[in-house]
Amino acid sequence: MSNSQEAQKPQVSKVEKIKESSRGLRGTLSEELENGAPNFEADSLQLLKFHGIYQQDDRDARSRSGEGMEKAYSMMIRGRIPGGRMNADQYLKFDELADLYGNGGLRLTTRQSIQYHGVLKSSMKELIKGIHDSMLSTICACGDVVRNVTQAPNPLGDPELALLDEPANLISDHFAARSNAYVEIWLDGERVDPQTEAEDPIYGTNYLPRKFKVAITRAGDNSIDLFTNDLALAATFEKGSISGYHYYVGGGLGKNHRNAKTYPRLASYLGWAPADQMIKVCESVVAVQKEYGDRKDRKHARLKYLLEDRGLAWFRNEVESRLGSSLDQQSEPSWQFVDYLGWHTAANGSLSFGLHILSGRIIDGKNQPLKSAIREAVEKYSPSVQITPDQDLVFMGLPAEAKEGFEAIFQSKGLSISPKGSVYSRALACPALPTCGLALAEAERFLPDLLADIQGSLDKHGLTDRPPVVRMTGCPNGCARPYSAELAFVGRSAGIYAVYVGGNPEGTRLVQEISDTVAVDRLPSLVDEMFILWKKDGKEGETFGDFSHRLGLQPFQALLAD
Ligand code: SRM
Ligand code: SF4
Repeated sequence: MSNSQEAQKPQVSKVEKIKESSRGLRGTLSEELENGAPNFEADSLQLLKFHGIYQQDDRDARSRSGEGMEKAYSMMIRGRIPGGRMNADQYLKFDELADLYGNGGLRLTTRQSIQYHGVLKSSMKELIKGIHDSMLSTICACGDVVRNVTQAPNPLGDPELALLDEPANLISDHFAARSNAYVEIWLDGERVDPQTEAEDPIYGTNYLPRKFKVAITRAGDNSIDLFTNDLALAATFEKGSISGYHYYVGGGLGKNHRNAKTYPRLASYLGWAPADQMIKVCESVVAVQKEYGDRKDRKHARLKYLLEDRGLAWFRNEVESRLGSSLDQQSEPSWQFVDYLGWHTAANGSLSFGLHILSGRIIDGKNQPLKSAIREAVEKYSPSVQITPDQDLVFMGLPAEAKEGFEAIFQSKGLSISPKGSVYSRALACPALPTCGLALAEAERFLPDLLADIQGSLDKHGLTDRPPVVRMTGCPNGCARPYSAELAFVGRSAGIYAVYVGGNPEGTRLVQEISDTVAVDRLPSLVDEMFILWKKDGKEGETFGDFSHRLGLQPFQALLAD
């Protein structure tokens, strides 16, 4: 290429160049897997994500070992599990792999997946092969592609919700990268010459500008936090079949504390189209983002910024011209959060049980053998399970007479199967320290203390029956969806948090920031003072989110004034 041609090429970020030259996501991953080092090279870290892997290091060990010491590297590996649905054998396989190749625990995620932490480079292949043997995968669980498709949980065996399994699987399969790299690198499959391999029909060689998140639900059921997704589908039904979908686009939560050009955004209503156009609509939305999304600045590359910059009308027009038809502008559904914890009788008479798992962490803790208990219950009753977007686990298809025996498994191990208090059941925290390389402060490890204080304040002020949705993250990226909570804490630096109020339990409104410099020790008393205001000035039955939204920020900021 001549110098002038080189100069005319549009400027793109470094990650774009890595994707383009990766030979279909292969890079040097195979070679590096064999080189005996505990870690991968910098460029390979970007490609690993497309295979569902992040390289991490133990951040507690970083401070113990000090400057200049080798980091304690290990990998985080994330499954691609559409709708978080697994049969008993699949769950048991995931459980077993955690002991064999991970740190012994499973971490349920806010996108209905499972993460392994602490996997050594030398164990990665065996773990991924094990996942493959269970008919699941890690392909495209991360990276600039359509990631794990989330889906409304269906603990009651509702026939309409069950109809969502098929489109969720279809979207997941259709938007998985087609490269043979995964099979070659992790499964020792036959090698294909990347030069002769057909180009990926959806992603080409540069994939998408950024991660892309898709969710599917029934119109009205917002147990998936629909508005936080790049693309969300809300099914409508007629005579027991899916008649079509409402489409929402451009949701996303990540922001940076110091960059006002980054912000959380709730998805906008795009329109409705009949069911038979579903894949074509999804392809069109993805294609517009692929063509126009920002490839220079990764902090401005999510679909939400394209929507803000060009406008919804422009975006709709681009989608419709690819689709060759117009999307119907219908009235939008009203949204509710649907609770699935505890015992329920399903449509077919079997039982389901929604088990609350704080921060989705399934481990055998000291005197708290949660992982063993779940394993025993799954071995004994062979239920199918579904991970929820709130990091919980629903067991389905339990025989009607199983209730006592199921509960006894947990009781015999000293475990309670009910949330510790009213605020616990919908509380979320991201992993943050010590595994997350981006964490600025604690989240999951601090959540139990924080919730104990919040529950104490609720109980003290007679507000136990109106617990707010509380979420905490270790940085502003928003992995535990803090900006659609009622009360949220977002790490700013060690021991310092931004505090947000004003979302709603239905997840249809964004929070607002009270302050971004609240010391961790001040959080319990601040919450207590906010609840005193709520108790005094709140309307009958008013939620904390609605109250704080109505009141505005000033009275809360005044609490921090001195
Ligand atoms: Fe996330 C990056 C964990 C859901 C927004 N997220 C990360 C990484 C991989 C850190 C990194 O890049 O090095 C975290 C790994 C931590 C660890 O040690 O395991 C991480 N994100 C998680 C999980 C495990 C949180 C959880 O508590 O469950 C969730 C995994 C979901 C899954 O199974 O796929 C998770 N992340 C989310 C969500 C919520 C959602 O999608 O429903 C969001 C906000 C929605 C959104 O995408 O806008 C989210 N994660 C981010 C971002 C900010 C993206 C942005 O647009 O700015 C990053 C950083 C990035 O991409 O640069 C990030
Ligand atoms: Fe890490 Fe930040 Fe996501 Fe928490 S919110 S997991 S600290 S990237």
